[in-house]
Amino acid sequence: MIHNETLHTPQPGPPAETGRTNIVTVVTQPFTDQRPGTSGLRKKVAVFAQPRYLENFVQSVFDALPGWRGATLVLGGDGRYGNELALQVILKMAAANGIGRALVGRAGLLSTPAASCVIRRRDAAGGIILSASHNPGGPDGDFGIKVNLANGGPAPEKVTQAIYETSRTIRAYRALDAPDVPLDRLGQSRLGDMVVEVIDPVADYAALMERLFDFEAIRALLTSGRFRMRFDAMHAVTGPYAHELLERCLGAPAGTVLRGEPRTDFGGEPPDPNLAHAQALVAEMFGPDAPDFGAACDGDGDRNMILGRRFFVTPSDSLAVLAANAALVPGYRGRLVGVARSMPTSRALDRVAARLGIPCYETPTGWKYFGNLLDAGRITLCGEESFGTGSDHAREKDGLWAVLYWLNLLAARRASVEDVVRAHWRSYGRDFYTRHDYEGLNPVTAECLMKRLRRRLPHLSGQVFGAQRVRLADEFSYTDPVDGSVSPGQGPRIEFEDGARLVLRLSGTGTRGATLRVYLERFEPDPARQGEDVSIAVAALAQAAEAIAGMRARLGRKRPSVVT
Ligand code: G16
Repeated sequence: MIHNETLHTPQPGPPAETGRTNIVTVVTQPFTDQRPGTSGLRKKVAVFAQPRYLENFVQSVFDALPGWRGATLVLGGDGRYGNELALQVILKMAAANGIGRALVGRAGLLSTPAASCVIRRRDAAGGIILSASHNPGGPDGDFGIKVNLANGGPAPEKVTQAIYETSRTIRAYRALDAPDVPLDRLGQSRLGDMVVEVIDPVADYAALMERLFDFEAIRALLTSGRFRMRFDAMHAVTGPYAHELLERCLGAPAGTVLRGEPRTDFGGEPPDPNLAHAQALVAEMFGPDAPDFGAACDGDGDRNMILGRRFFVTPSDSLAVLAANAALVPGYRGRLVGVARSMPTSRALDRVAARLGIPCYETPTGWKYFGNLLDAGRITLCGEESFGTGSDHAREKDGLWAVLYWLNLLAARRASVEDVVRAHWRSYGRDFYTRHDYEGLNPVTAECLMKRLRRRLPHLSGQVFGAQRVRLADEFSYTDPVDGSVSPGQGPRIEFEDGARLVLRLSGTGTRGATLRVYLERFEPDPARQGEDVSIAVAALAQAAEAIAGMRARLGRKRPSVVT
């Protein structure tokens, strides 16, 4: 567990250097496992609770980002177990490392997209967000640190690599020896030379949302008495944001927001907004007298799930529908310059982009890869199959933003979620899509499966699996069109002659063993066949995946652990 003592006690031995009287420089030794993954450093709480583990990483961040000296830093998190203590450690280290001003969300809360907004709006040099996203919380759960830069987005690979390199040679960290800073009331205080300002975590974000969406139309919908919605905050960070925006500002009746009070263990369930983990919401939305609209967000508020009455919208479809309906939303009307999706995300978005005559970029998994495209003004909307959608309003994916966007378009279209999506399929075709996750694998076994698959790739083209012939098999490598940086090895992809596609990759966010993700996608242009059950529509493709990669034989797994 993350204890006060383990986080604060200087290690034995004389300080390497003593500067100003209240700054202590504590001797430390490197950990070898502090390489950030898809989204920051994510580990079990027990790993972070090792003496000096958190401090080493945070010092590596400050050392790798010397430009932060004298500047403003945004701090907050999803309220999970360990955040409170870690925030105090980071504040004292920030003061000792020359940060000029720290903006901290009240009670340490800031959703990831809100942190991104605050960084941008208040000209901060960056931010540190304490979250392990949708992963479980509590003493036996996970903990994480994300590092964002001045554009409000996740640090790109060259920065995370520099942090990792620094963490491998670190010898000392610096901290102020001072009492804890109270974070439960708005206002300013000082920590050494650093100003600490406790800010309202919701205000900047809510003001931005009001500028993007037609709040009057949404208010009219939510107060009409003819439309009911449920929003599941999963006892995570979006509770306060949803209470303020949906209930107070937009007039949705009290009780619209479920599980709205943040808890350190998220009520004991993973704050993961998908069909498997948002069970109560799903039961209500698929039960008798279901509401018209259901949504959920994850631990730190950047992911979203969208549901209609007895209807699930895949994240890939959601992204395509948002793009296709941009003309209905004030903040996006007439201003889609381009769009982007991560490689494993379905190609539904590409079809919308083609019709709009705008470019559609394909990036590796990880929100950080959208940063350059957004900064360069090449894209307006972007998203991923992993329940993430966002736009140029921030540099993070944004769960509540997606919910408000959907409400705006439902208010304008005066149609149900299901009708909107089915009409979209009729117009563009349907991309049947599903993801099979094999979790908790032995990392060596998982790597072996991937190695073998990579060896097979050059020989797959032309081979037939069931009724499908492989058209192309390669490994995705991304060249960033803005800065020319190359990110190779982003996952094998196998395309069939009928347009179906398989993608396989290992997750970069898990904390227990390895997770293999198998993404299955099949295009169906014929409206008469678009009503098929997804599992049936992709059954042949799943068999091809098995024949090609051999999950049963190589992983000893008869079926995936989670299907989303
Ligand atoms: C992070 C990244 C996303 C990525 C997701 C899953 O989200 O920001 O871009 O799609 O992880 O990554 P993987 O497939 O490697 O597990 P989050 O919400 O977990 O921070």
